[in-house]
Order: sequence, then structure tokens, then C-alpha cells
Amino acid sequence: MRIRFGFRDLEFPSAHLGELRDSQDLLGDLDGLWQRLKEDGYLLLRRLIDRQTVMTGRETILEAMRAQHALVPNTPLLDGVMPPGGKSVRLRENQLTHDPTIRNVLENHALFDLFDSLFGEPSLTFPFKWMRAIGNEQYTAAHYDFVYMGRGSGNLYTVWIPFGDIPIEQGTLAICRGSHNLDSFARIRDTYGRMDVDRDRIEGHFERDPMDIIDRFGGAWLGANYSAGDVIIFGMHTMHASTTNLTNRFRLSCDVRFQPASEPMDERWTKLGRGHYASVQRDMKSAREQWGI
Ligand SMILES: O=C(O)CCC(=O)C(=O)O
Repeated sequence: MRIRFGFRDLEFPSAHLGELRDSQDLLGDLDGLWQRLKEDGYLLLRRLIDRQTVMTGRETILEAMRAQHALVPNTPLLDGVMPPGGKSVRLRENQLTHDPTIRNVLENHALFDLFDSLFGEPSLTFPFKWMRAIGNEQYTAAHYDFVYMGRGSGNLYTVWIPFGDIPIEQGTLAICRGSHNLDSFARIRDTYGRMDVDRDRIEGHFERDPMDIIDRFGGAWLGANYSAGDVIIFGMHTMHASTTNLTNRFRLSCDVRFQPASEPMDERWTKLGRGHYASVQRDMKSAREQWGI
């Protein structure tokens, strides 16, 4: 299948963009899960959350989008059809993510059960959640999450949750395997990977052309078609991006964070946190030139 990643057209699966490995068979095997996370930098867990719960949440999001006149009238609500050339819609995140039908997904017991057992202690999730409705031709550039939320626990994990069945051509989460542990990425981890977008007033995205990263530093990009109920978990120094949405349907997803409850939290994302607060004064291109990457 032809898909787009950044602005390059590629075949999926192929040598350029391989397939993410499912670790669902390791559920219940804590050592196995940690080993896999250490090795791959991510855990794709298919069918972790009840499918119907996710589809109910999808309906709530799309009803809110219909009320914002973001959808094409007289099209099936659950298809989430956008007007021609539709761009990403700003969702009223804090209202939506507190809706019980959405909270049932984002704070699902399966996620707490998983993280409580992985950490061997109670976990917490950030009250702030990043809900996305991604439009046509849009995608997320490659980055580490550390630069946005690295002030608290060193055991912080992102969970990316698709709201529905999302094929790769609709824009799904892709992982750069090796970016968290290969020596060839060490300089990136030690420079860009230590930034804080607010403290350093620097752009957060590392690269708009994800394929350029593996051409220059090695590793491998991996992607997938996702179904409602699947999740992917990764750490703060796993480079990731999304494929480009080539369809006329919004890509709906949310990314949430989990950490041990006993560890400090990045104060920007607590209940009363102010989120990001600084304006960008340093562009990534010149910073990378300075770092020699
Ligand atoms: O959903 C996306 O496009 C990007 C998600 C992301 O960057 C994340 O989950 O950290």
C-alpha cells in the first residue's frame, strides 16, 4: 500500500517503514514486558481496551465536532468526514477529556492495571490529555516527548490511543526503533534530548522529514494499522512521529501519560498546571547545527 510519511510517499510495509511488533501475548509477564520495552523502546498492545468503550468515546468526540460545524453535514457521524482540504480541528480538550465516555477510555482500568503492575506500585495519569483531530495532509513531525514533559518522574510513559479503527494512511503513530538505545542516537539524546521547550525556548520537533533521521543515524521506522482498543506505549526518549493523513476523515486519537504516583510530576501538567508558557526563540535547524547533528 502507498502511504505518506512526512512528505515522502512510501510503500507500507517495506524496508523504509516496517511493522510494529505486537506485545499483547506478553500481558501478565512483567519481565517479558519490561524486556520488550527496553529492547524495542515501545509496547504495542492490541485489544488492551474494550472496543465498544472506545467506539462510544469516538461518538462523543464526533458529536462535539459536529456541534463545532467541523464535519460535512449529512455524512455518517462515525466516519468523521471533513470538508475538502480539512485541517486539524482544535478540540475543547479539557471539556472533552472530562466527559465520562472519554474518561472511560483514557483512564481505563486496563491502563491502570498495566502500569500499577509494571511499576510495582500505584500509578497516576496526568490530568492534562492531548486530544487530536488531525486533518488532511497533516502529520506530526519526529520528536522525543521529554522536551515537552521531562521535569518530573524519570519513569514517565506516553500511551497513544486511537479513537476508532485507524488505518496507516489516515495518520497513525510511528516509532523510530533504536532511537532510545542505539549509540548512533547518543548525541541526539544528549543534546536535543535534554531540552525543555519552555526553559530553553526552543522548538520541540526535531525533524519534519522522519526518513532523514534513519538515513543519517540508523534505526528503523515502524508503523501500523490500528484498531479501536489498541494502544502503544513508549518512553520519553523514543523518537516518534505520525504518518500523514491522506483521507477525507479526521484522525482521532489522544495521548496520555502514566508514571508512578509516588514520584514527582512535571508541574506544567498537574491539575492546576499552566501547560507550556514560553514562546519559541530558538529554531531547531540552528540548534542542530550547533550540536553538530
Ligand atoms: O498523535 C500524534 O499525531 C502525535 C502523538 C505524539 O506525539 C505523542 O503521543 O507523543
